[in-house]
Amino acid sequence: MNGAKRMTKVALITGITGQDGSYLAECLLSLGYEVHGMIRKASTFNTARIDHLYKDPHDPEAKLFLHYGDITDSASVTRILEDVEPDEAYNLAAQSHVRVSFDMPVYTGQVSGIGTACMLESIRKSDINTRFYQASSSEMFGFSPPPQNEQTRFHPRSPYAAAKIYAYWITVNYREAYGLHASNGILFNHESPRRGETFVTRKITRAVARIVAGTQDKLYLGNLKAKRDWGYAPEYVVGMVHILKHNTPDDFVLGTGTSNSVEEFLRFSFEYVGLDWNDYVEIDSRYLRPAEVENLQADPSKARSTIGWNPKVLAPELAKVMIDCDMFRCGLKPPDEGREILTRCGLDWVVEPIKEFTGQEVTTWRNPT
Ligand code: NAP
Ligand code: F7E
Repeated sequence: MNGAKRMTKVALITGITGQDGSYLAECLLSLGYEVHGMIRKASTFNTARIDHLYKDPHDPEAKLFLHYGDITDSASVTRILEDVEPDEAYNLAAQSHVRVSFDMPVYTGQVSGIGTACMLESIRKSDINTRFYQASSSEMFGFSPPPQNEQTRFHPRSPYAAAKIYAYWITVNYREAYGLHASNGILFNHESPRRGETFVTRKITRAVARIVAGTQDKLYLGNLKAKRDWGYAPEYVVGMVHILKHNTPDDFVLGTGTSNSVEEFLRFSFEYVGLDWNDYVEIDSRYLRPAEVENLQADPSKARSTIGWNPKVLAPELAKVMIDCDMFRCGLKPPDEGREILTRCGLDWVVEPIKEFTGQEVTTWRNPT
């Protein structure tokens, strides 16, 4: 059995190569954990977001270990869980793009829904003492009006949301049926300079940088009226750690409690570099969805009062942080308000923006919790 014989906490992250997985790995390493991640075999490298954390496993300093697997392949899930015997398992693996889930509904169900059952069943059968975190989503609320909290009815508007609702309930079921320490974090949208380029915030901040650099003329988007509760991803991974530290397994909404439309995000992003978004944006119906989630805004009061989670970065500041990094990537000098925002919010432990802002690798992080 794990736990008793070890001094160091061990965590397993599925989806470690994604936005959240990479920040969570950084956060856990800075807290002294040994971190293991499941990665998929791809024909090209897919580890760019965690390369700065990796050391050869022969190096006695190595604290991050990677294992090939796939969340839909229960044999590999079981093998990794039995080899690693994690104290904490964070299930972040998903086909996470809502628009793409309409093109690939069955695959999305297998990865983002059934994948969670693979993890839970492997934990149950192997009898290891593991606390389990499921990456649930505000998309599950769908049609239900804001503000949304843990009591709000689920009404999914996409195959992605339907798959996440299965994953949510199978997590609750394993908690109730088998006594597993299994919790759901119901996270509202959270973004960062590491956000995938096809999600709307990053698509906008990347376009702003490229327009300033002169390498892009137009930005094609879909529904500009949709509203989202956008926060800063590194703050959300700290919330995930708090959820598993909580002795009673439970379900928590994490969000800022504010919301903006896509149009508003466009306006303050372009204004940051002195441009008017109306001069650059065109609507392309390919980016509209068969069914849309119009309005998401969290009521995060349970997380605030129970686990003390209180995010500080709101959407207008988030846009500045992301644009600064995207401008650095284009070889431009950004307005540079992002670094000051992160320092003011106590978020200077985040490696990538500091590295991009200062050009220096950060080797010592402050405790992020
Ligand atoms: P992301 O950047 O899309 O990362 C998804 C991760 O899942 C990647 O590491 C990906 O690996 C991995 N993955 C995909 N299919 C897999 C499979 N079959 N087996 C194993 N791994 C697989 O997503 P994110 O933004 O970091 O989000 C993390 C989790 O939180 C996801 O479950 C997402 O649905 C959920 N969530 C996100 C948000 C948000 O706003 N970001 C909000 C609520 C919930 P590759 O690199 O190989 O593709
Ligand atoms: O869309 C609208 C789009 O794709 C946000 C995932 O992390 O958060 C994310 O899902 C809004 C939608 O995120 C474009 O119609 C307009 O209303 O950035 P998004 P999402 O669908 O909210 C949740 C919480 C998750 O769990 C998911 O994993 O923006 N929008 N024009 C557009 N969206 C995209 N992607 N591209 C456009 O051109």
